[in-house]
Amino acid sequence: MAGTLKSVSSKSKIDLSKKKFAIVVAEWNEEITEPLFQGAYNALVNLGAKKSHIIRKNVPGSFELPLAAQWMAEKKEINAVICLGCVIQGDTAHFDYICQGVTYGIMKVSLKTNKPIAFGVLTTLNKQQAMDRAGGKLGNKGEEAALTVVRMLEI
Ligand code: RBF
Repeated sequence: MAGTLKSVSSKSKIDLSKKKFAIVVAEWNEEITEPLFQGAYNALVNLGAKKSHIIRKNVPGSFELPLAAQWMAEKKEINAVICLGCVIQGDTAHFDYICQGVTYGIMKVSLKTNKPIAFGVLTTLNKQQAMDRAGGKLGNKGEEAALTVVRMLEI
């Protein structure tokens, strides 16, 4: 499918059983972020990561993802972080501010800590678009975020 990453059916080129991952999950729109988490978690395990090496941390909303990602990335033992959230456009300008903050924040944390941090945050116009990307007809962006950090570790 255009715009999606390759499948996670094969093992990684590197030994992922020695790598530790943090998955930071926003609780806002949890009916979307839960399937994103499941997609990311299952992808890491399928690629060879140990279940005991995958740490989950919940945050209230997507706006809190960069700080929690930084807390996790600063831990010596963590090799990569996956940020998962879902911001759905409403009637006010909050959508733009949250999306801008979380996007810039996650990029900044990745460059500051020098570790792969995946941006698995859906920014959609409505709930249907989010469901389509959280295990629906357009795949699971949590799974793709997991694959992205694995690719970065391979590099
Ligand atoms: N957080 C999300 O992850 N997704 C949202 O769609 C979302 N919508 C929000 C709408 C409004 C009006 C406000 C004030 C907050 C929203 N948040 C959302 C929460 C935000 O990410 C953050 O947790 C709070 O603003 C507290 O810092």
